[in-house]
Amino acid sequence: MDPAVRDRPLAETRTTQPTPAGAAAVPDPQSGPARHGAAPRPAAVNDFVKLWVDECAALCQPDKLYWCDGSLDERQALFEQGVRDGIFTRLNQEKLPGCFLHRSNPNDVARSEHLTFICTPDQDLAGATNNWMETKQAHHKLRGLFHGCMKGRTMYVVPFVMGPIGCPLAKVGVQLTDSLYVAVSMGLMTRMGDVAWRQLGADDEFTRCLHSVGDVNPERRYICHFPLDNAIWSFGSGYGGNALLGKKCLALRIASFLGKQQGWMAEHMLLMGAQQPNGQKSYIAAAFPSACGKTNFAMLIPPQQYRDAGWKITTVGDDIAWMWVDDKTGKVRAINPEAGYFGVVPGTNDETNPNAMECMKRDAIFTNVALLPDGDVWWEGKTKDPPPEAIDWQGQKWTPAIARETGRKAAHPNSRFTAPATNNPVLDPAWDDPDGVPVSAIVFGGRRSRTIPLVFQAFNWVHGVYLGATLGSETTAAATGAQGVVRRDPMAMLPFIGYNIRDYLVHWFRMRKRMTDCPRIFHVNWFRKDDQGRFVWPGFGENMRVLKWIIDRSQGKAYARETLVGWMPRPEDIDLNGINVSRHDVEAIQTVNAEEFKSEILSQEELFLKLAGDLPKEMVFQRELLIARL
Ligand code: OXD
Ligand code: MN
Repeated sequence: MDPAVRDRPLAETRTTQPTPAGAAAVPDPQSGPARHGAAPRPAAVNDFVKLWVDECAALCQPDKLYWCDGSLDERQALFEQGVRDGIFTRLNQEKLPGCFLHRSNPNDVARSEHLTFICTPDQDLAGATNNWMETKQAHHKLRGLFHGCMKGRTMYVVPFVMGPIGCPLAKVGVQLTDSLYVAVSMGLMTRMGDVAWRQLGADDEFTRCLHSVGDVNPERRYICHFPLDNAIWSFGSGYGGNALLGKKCLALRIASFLGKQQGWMAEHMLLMGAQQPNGQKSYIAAAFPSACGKTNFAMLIPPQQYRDAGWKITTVGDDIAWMWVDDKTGKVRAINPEAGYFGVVPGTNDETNPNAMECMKRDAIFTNVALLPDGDVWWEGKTKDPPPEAIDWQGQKWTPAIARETGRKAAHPNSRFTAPATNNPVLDPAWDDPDGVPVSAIVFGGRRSRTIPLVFQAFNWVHGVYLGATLGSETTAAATGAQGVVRRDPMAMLPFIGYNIRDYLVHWFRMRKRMTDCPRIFHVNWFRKDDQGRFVWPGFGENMRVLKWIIDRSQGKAYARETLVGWMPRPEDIDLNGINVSRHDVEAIQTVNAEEFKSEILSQEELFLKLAGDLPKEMVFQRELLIARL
């Protein structure tokens, strides 16, 4: 076994209590050298940042401060340090140049929604679907945890920008963290380093992100958001969504709140470009709940005959979109605020997502995958046949026989790759454009084995918002609890709306008033099954056929018939050339059964009851209209 793996329980996963409040001296931020060599405070840091970093250092009492500059030399040095500390294992550099493996604490492998809070003076600001903590109480609780928590550790100062540099919507954040893994990952996922000081200038407007892995104890784990203060305090977890604070915490929860105040939208959506044979380009934003293939869709490879004809799909982003209405044209534009991917690996392979496989061939971090004897990595679904032996995500010997006997997985079901967007062979040329891209269509989708058709278009914006708000998806084996149960996940944003869901839905309805022409809204379901329980639609690259109808519709070119749920293609409107799906099959998965839709409406009650008394009137009217059509 790699000695670095065997000896790894250092600060990132330590299980001791944080040192109680003490009177340790605050390190002089200018004094170096830190463990990684001198990392003095850059001259460009403004007084607002200095003051706040000093306050946080006084609270957390780190031994050293390290100001990240975002250079490649620095990344290299941090990886080297991480290998020495046992935080990273260097992988086979011939097969995977620049790639490293990280193993997290086994109690810290996913986002902790039940430990995630919106902290405001009044519960109504957080609304019925968020965990809420009163601001002062949250400060008190978290201050106690942060007090002295970085003794013996380095505090990394990680400045970053979410969004293309120069974009009016781009936001600066500064994350203070005692996790080297987080500091390096932020360098892949955001525009990290000195560029952020330049973007910030003398301004006080930056998101204050304080993070400590603490003692990685779920009993002392809190992911707290203070939207009114533009601040995030995260304690006790090193897992991506809890700890890379630019992503879910800033770019969705805090940003959705800022968007509501400033008239734009932060959404849990991929952004893709689709170029037609005549050169015309459309951009599509799509929201699917987790485990519905968002990254796969964002990197879709069209079927051969589409490629031959000149179709090209490109990725702007795979997880988050910020959208606004352009003043001059009245049309929606969007950016991807991130600069990298943090994707789930199990099930990803050269067939399901060759572009994602390409993204992780160099300069990537793998978290909680299995390690092969030659320093390569493996996860369930990577290859048809499992390797004869591996070291599993917890550092234990693993063989297919052990897996059969114990059911133990080699890779954790939520194991991930982190890679820069620039690794993506189909990265859209405008992915970094400060003007963003125009959005022609918004697609909502869920995993539904029955009832919901393959594709349909909303009658109009208000109806589309209702479709998004009532989005449902079936639970899978990847999550604990009963399988196949439909859970409502409005706009796939349920865990990410940083304020009251009532106001969030009103904001969606009102955004229409700013638009002269709005993106067309669609609903897709790749997962409908036949009476024998088989998936009818092949999915993956073949989704291009549905996408083509969506694009044609948003350009006013394709036929659709009116049904009780929306505008729908006839089977002959979807191109089936070259696949083993008949018109009859399409007819079957497009069927709208009025009785099933009555149950669907009843199952939406769960959401409506939660919002009781708080439901925007448009939601009530849309439900009434649907009932009237049945
Ligand atoms: C993610 C998520 O990691 O949605 O992107 O959980
Ligand atoms: Mn996501």
